[in-house]
Amino acid sequence: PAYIPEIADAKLPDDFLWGVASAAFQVEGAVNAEGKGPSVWDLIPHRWTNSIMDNSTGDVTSNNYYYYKVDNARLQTLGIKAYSFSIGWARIFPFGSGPVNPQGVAHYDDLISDLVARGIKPVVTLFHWDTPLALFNSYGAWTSENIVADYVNYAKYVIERYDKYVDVWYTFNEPQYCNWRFSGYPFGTILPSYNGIGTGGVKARFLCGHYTLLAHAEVYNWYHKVFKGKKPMSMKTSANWIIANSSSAADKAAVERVNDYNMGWFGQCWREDGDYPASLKNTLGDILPKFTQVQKDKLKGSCDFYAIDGYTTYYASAPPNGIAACSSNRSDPNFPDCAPTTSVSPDGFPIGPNSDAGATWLYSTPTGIRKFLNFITKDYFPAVKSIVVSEFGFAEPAEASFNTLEQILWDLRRSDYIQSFLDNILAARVVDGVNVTGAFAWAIYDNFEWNSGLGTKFGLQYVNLTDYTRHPKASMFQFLNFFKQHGNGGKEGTIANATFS
Ligand code: PNW
Repeated sequence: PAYIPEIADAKLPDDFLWGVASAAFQVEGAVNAEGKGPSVWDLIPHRWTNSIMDNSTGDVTSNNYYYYKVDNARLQTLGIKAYSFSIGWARIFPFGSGPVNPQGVAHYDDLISDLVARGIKPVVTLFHWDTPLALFNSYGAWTSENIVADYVNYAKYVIERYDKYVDVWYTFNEPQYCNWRFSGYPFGTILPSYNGIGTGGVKARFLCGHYTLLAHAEVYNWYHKVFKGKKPMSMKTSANWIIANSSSAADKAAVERVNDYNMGWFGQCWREDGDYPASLKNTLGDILPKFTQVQKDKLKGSCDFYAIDGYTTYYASAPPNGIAACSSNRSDPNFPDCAPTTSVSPDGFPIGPNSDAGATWLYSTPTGIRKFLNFITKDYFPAVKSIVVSEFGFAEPAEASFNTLEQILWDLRRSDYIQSFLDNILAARVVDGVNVTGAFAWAIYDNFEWNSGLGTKFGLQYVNLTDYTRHPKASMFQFLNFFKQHGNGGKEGTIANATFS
């Protein structure tokens, strides 16, 4: 159903890149197989009591490590153009640095060549939060500058091996989560190497962001200048469309602060000075590390396109005690962005239909993504010439809430989300003139949703966790039919004629 009349007959160009997404730790399982080293995410569910909502682990999850050929064959059958996935650092370098694990390498050789053989374009993220545990033990991982050399060493190995076959590179997934998802939280509690970071979480978070940026810039400059790679490279950004809670100047300033602390923090690629935004420098003072001029010059322009993981929309308002008082008080609960956000609109209604309990942050706000794409490319980062929606998606309730497989597969709330988001992404392109060049739905199938565990279901396919069969949901066909309708592949289909599993 096209709610936007101008897009009814719109056609996408052949090079519009679309597909489904995953991440190594969330789908692979096989956590101790074939020479893999432990990552921080292997440890968290086992050692940090009650850290995972349903006490599940990622030990097996969707079993993609062993089922990747089945998974790729399904993508091919469904006519999906590209697959966005990540590589597990600790599979290639079990200790983060040092010796290479040939079995881990052989696995990704096979995964990638199988995708290519099936005509599915690999879109590869080098790091999606599964930091090798050894790097915590030796130097505190992302709180130490040592991580830069180790990440660069890993990234070069992977890029040199696979660049020929890969269509798009992402150095990092959502460095905005440099707090707990990269690292385990609270710092120092489960990972002793964090002890001794005086200002606690906030300081560790901005150190982590800093070394992430330096590592990204090194890899980007090496890739294009030394290695002479030609594929587009960027990093994935987690940010959402933010609306002021009122027309007051203080609430409008709160919107700017949220944008600065999400997109701006990692926006050196697109700013003239290649530095942090002024709002961060002013509030964070000595918590925020400083770049040298050489580093700023390397960071500036170090992305070939913008990649936004835009799931929802929020309202932002000034904190109760005002932005100035909050910004100067490091123990204020709203420090440092000093701009609380909410999914409740000023008139008291929720901003959209909400997601499952495992993703309480996620409300369906399709018109938000259209405004956001316009805002990023025209207002916030005018240097951006093309933009990809590198993730969008919606969680439905856990299977325990359903009686039958049919009910699980009939995921109408997600179908509506997928259709409405795609309509609005297309409208941004053909009506508003935003150069959106791709869209990826999260997720290929149900998987381990970090601290929400296996019970939070983001998949466009269902995975039976007993026999590991996969089953396309209604939302998968909604997704495919969109691309079929708009002239860019995608098989027509319904649950009824999906006989394979
Ligand atoms: C992404 N938000 O994280 C991640 O890249 C995935 O690994 C994850 O499974 C997926 O989204 C679903 O959560 C996000 O609060 C987490 O706006 C939170 C937000 C956005 C993305």
